[in-house]
Amino acid sequence: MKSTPARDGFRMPAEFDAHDGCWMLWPERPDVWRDGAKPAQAAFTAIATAILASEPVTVGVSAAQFLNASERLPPGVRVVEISANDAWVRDTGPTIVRDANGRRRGVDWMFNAWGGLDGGTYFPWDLDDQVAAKILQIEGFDRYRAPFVLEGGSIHVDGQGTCLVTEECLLNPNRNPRLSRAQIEAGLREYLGVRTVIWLGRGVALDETSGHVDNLACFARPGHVVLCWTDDRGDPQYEISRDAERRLRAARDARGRRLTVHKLHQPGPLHLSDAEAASLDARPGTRPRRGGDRMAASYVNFYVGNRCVVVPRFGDPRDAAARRVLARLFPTRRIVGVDSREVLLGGGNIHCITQQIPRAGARPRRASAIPARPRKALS
Ligand code: KQY
Repeated sequence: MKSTPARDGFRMPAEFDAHDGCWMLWPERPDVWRDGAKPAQAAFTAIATAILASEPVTVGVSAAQFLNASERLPPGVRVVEISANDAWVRDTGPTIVRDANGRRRGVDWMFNAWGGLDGGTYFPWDLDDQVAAKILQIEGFDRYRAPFVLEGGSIHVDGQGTCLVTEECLLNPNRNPRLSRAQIEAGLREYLGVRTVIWLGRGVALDETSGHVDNLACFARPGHVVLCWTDDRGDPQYEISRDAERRLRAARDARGRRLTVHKLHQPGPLHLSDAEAASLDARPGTRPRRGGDRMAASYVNFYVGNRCVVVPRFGDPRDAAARRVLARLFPTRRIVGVDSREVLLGGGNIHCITQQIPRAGARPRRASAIPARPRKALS
């Protein structure tokens, strides 16, 4: 498409709006996923299974892994062959936008592996940069190629004109060094159809994406934001989360509302073990990982499906409390915890490996009051 979504009357629906399905990609490369990616494949399978109970799931797989993935994934998952450099479809897949008639199109952002040769996580990334176009071909949606670098994990929208981002990521010179803050905001307005951009400062401490917002904060519904939190004043996350809270409390959304902030206390802190680091292949061009490295673990990196919220489980004492908070925020959905340390070892989590396809013709859900009594969270 030569135009932009906003000019054509399209905008990105919120993740908590209805979906026609969810896309994932199959993990394979042994320099990102330990032990030849087998533990990661088991985690991705568990996540796909949890989402499949709620909406159709498609998994893109290399030719080499097609049979293995087809055998391991549950029946009912659509498996299609797609070449990619890795499995982060939140960032390499399309952002689907929709118009008032419910028609859908896709935004294909430029991708540089989270920072290109200046802090990016691997080289090359040419196949990743083609993933969005391929998914849009398969889905039959027209494509807008955005003229700037952006990843789907670096934005969250409320579906009513508001977008959350971080300065650390969107203003990072390793993304769009020639664009000013005002130009980036204009790009978000054109390609997401939003009116108000709320800038948070830094993302989760030591997040290798340069601070993606999807690990730090997201909308649970219009006017309600979930924020990664810690009460530990000595933790590097403490000041980051405090600053984000201050900015959120000072902000107004696109409809002029104040935001309510819901805190999700982080787990851990969690670190990579020596054995985990040793079971990764070493490869020139790929960011090395070392035993003892702190990982950017956050419960905010969850996926909101039609009838479920699939949330990271780390085997941490805080797991259950995170599910209880989400049960209160999403009273009509099952809260499903899935062990996701293997995804975290690759540098992201459940939200980073999923991409929703909004339902055709669906209207945004109406915001409802948060009930006093939460629905029980599932482990
Ligand atoms: O935060 C995300 N959306 C993706 C994280 C990917 C990290 C790759 N090393």
